[in-house]
Amino acid sequence: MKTLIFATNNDHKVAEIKSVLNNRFNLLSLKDAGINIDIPEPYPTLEENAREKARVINRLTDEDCFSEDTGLEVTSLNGEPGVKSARYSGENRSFENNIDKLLLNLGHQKNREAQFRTVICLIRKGKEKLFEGVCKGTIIAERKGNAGFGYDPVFVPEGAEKTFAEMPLNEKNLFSHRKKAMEKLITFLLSEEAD
Ligand code: ITT
Repeated sequence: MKTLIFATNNDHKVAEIKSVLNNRFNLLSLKDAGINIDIPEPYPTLEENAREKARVINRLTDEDCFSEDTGLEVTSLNGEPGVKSARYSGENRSFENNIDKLLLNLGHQKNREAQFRTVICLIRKGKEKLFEGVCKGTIIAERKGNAGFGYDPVFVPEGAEKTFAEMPLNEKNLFSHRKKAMEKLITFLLSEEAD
């Protein structure tokens, strides 16, 4: 079975990706691979940051790997927090503080439209390839649910009546940006494997 390193320090992402892979590949998180570094995300786009994370780990290990960068893009906030989603609340960043800042900035805004966008960067045999997944939805005024992570308690995906944080993982996967991007990656890898 092919082994792939997933260049992330986010355990929630690892759990979600593993649920989609369903044992089709042997996934190693950075922790599994014994790598303990905070990978920089210095760029203004998800694409550039995803590339940077994959390149750092590929240089370090010389192994095939992939990374992902995800942002919550809110229409009435001109696409914010976007690429800054993880560090939206600054120095004292936490999922809690990030949601507080988001709800404060949205205030009583009528337009609550938003989307999660995931960009995966795969480095395989030295070549880079990007895969994107988008999930449209709305931001509600108060948190609901305890599952998931990040902005899940205030995000209701299009076609659902509850937040991501009110869904078990298999239900989040029916809508998820990350799952959509992963399916594209898996299709690509399986076609490459057939080569
Ligand atoms: P790595 O860079 O180590 O992969 P990270 O947590 O820093 O992990 P990102 O830079 O992609 O990941 O930050 C994205 C942030 O957006 C993340 O910290 C969450 O707050 C939020 N986020 C990402 N995916 C999400 C999801 O599926 N549901 C809710 N919030 C999410």
